[in-house]
Amino acid sequence: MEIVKTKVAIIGSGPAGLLLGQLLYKAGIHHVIIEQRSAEYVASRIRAGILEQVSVDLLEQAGVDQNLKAKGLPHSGIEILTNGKKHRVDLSSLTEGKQVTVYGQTEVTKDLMQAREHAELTSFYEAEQVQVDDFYSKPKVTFHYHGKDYQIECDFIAGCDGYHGVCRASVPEDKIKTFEKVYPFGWLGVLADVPPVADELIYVQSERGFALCSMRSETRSRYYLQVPLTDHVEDWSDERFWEELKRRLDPESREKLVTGVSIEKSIAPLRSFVTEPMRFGQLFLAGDAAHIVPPTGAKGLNLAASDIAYLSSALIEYYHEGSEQGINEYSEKCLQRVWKAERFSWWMTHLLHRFETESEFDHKIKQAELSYILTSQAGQTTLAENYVGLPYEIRPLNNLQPVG
Ligand code: FAS
Ligand code: PHB
Repeated sequence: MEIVKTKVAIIGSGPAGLLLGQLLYKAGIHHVIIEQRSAEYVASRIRAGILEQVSVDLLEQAGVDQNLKAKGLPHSGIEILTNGKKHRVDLSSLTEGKQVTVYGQTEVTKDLMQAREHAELTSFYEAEQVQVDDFYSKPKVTFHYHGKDYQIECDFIAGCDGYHGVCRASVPEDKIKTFEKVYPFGWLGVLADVPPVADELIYVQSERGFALCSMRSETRSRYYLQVPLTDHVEDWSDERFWEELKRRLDPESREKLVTGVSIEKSIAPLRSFVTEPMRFGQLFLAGDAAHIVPPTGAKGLNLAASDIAYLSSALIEYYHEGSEQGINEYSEKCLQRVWKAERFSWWMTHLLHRFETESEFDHKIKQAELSYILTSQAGQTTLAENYVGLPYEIRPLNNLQPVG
């Protein structure tokens, strides 16, 4: 058994784990990452595409914003298409100049992995049988790696291992409560090397169902269609996808749409999910390990970033200032922001998707709500301030010199 001692063991090398690792490294706090998949697999995953301003600021603080600043597309507005008519929501004018940045999660992951490799930090990729134990006393992580058994002895474990990870699953049932809502449809996503149909994102509410026109760059587009949960990706040829997207678009966008061969095509289920609390002794859950949102509000990746803002600040405060205040406040502070993002994501999903079970009255009420939101300054402001991202509530750290 190979024994490795460290301060923080991070389980999972997705955006949450990698970003935490980078922020701890910058603060001189020794840590390791344990990841079950290969580095190639992690770097190849195609998921989110929108970064809140606070997420961009955090990536800048982590020192990994070079590509983001060079290739990210700042967006000051989004379009909402309903009843065949587009309405622009001017995010920046409604939020004192805030904006979002279009920059793929894949790129964020690669930037963080590159920084980690450059700093020669320890990551155990393709770790097997990962287990977390004794996190209410002296935390341990055990796993099998390159033919040897390992045991990590640490002060804290960061459970950044996503929705299907081992960390949340290791918490005793009587110590944890979860809240869940599963939506009766999925998102069929296509990535294609074709120019975007518009300069900004178009969220489509149509009688045939929701659609989203997004992008990764000026030459690569990302499109989504609401599809029944019974659909399989094999049911959707590229041609069928493009024809259905056109049916949901307005005439101008339909005319402008450039179609092409999909380089990625997949169906993701939609769910809302929250774990309470997010801390269990010396084990902290962060990102998808603790919560899931339907992607309609573009909050998944951004919530992972905000959890890491709170957790990195708490751990730096502990090691640099000897204070446990941040650690003790972690769960409550994260959950305040998580639930607001859950509400916004549920609300956007409810407003823009077609629910087969909704009555005609419910449908009319939803149309009236959307019409009010799009024609009222107050309505558009509430959409805008949630979409660009609510502020973090983090105490400034006094002493950044590492101690102990
Ligand atoms: P991740 O799931 O990204 O990373 C967890 C890591 O832990 C993975 O690398 C996994 O291999 C590893 N792991 C799991 N179990 C382990 C174990 N036992 N031991 C060691 N490692 C383990 N969000 C948006 O904002 N917009 C979107 O459009 C969007 N689309 C999405 C599409 C899909 C198909 C999915 C699944 C998610 C999507 N999301 C989207 C949400 C997504 O971006 C997540 O919020 C984001 O990946 C969260 O990052 P992490 O918390 O790091 O979790
Ligand atoms: C994406 O580009 O993948 C994307 C953008 C906005 C969303 C969801 C996904 O709300």
